[in-house]
Parts: sequence; C-alpha cells; structure tokens
Amino acid sequence: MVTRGFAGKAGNFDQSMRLPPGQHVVADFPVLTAGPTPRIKTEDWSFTLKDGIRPVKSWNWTEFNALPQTRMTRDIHCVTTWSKFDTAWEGVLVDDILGDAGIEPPTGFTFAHSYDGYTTNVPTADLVVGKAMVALRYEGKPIPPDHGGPSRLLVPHLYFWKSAKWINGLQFTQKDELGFWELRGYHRYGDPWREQRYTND
Ligand SMILES: Nc1nc2c(c(=O)[nH]1)N[C@H]1C(S)=C(S)[C@@H](COP(=O)(O)O)O[C@H]1N2
Ligand SMILES: [Mo]
Repeated sequence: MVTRGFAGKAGNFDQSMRLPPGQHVVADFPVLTAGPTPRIKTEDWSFTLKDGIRPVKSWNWTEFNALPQTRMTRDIHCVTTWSKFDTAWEGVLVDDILGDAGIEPPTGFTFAHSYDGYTTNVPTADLVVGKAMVALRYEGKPIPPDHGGPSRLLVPHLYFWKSAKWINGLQFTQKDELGFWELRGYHRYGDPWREQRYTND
C-alpha cells in the first residue's frame, strides 16, 4: 500500500521538487516587458563583448550563428510567481562566446545590455561552465519578438528578469553594478530557491 501510494504521487513529488517557494506552474508563456517591444532586424543585429569600456570583440548575426550552438531545456521562474517547466532553447553558451573571443572572464561581475536600454547584473561565475547562453531559438524556431528575439540571455537558475531580452552585449565590470530592476528594488542576485525577490530578501 505504501509503495502504491508513493508511486501514485510520483508526478506531484517531482513537480514540488522543481518548484521554488512561492511559485506556481503555468502552461502558457507570459510576456513581461518594461516598455515597448523593440523590432531588430537580424541584418542590423550585433553583439559586443566589453571589458569595462574596452570593446573585446563584436559579431554580426551571421558570425554569431556560426559559433557552436547548444540546446538547453530548463525550468524558468519569474519573480511575479509564475514558473514554466521544460522551456527548450538553443543558442551560444557564454563559454563559447568567451572562447571565440579568446579570453578568460577578467572580472567577477558582468553587466548585460539590451536594445531597449534594459540592463541586468550577474556574477560572471553564474554565466559560465554551461550555466547560461545567448539564446537564438525557442522551441525550435526563432525567438518571437515579445520574448526577446532575435537574441536573449538565458540564465535559468536565477529569476527570469536576469534573462535580458534583445541582448546586444555583455560587459565585464569591476564592481557589481545594479541593472534596471536591481535599481528599482529587486535583489542584486535573485536566487529563486532562496526567494531573493527584493533588495533585502
Ligand atoms: N530587455 C529586456 N529584457 C527583459 C525585460 C525587459 O523589460 N527588457 N523584462 C525582464 C523580466 S522582468 C522578465 S520576467 C522576463 C520576461 O520574459 P518573457 O517576456 O519572455 O516572459 O524578461 C526579462 N528581460
Ligand atoms: Mo519579471
């Protein structure tokens, strides 16, 4: 009887293990953007890696798409309390961007920049060793503009505001600079498992 009961609840058990505190699962994919959706044509797109104010390397769309492409299927967690399981992305690991630029990460912090002026700060260690990518495709297709296409950062182990949509660059910084939401009361790190929603959580 114990065995049967346990087996019957296996699905729920799996779900609760994957759901951070204070979150609920959604089947749809909500859009959350601070301003209007920018429309960036891939022929106008570029991505720049900077160390402080010094540009290290830039790629156009064709060059960036020629970098090694990696698939990542991950659960994502928005600070507004929705979580979505098994989102499937494809793009370029931050490791492979650094590798193509021929550098090791020079500083402890990274600032992500986007076409809409959005920024977010992430410790560099949270972007490397396969943890994060610049995604170019979602569920096998180009990322829809509302969800950040042509390119978005994907840092799935942190709250989803860290996954900057319409990303056009990563910048290594000496200090942990605060980004758009981090300046407006959200946590500087944003670990969903520790419920780091607001500045002092
Ligand atoms: N450039 C940019 N990136 C952004 C945002 C934004 O307003 N601009 N919103 C963030 C927030 S608060 C969340 S929750 C997610 C939402 O991504 P989605 O619209 O694909 O669900 O994108 C994040 N990335
Ligand atoms: Mo958000």
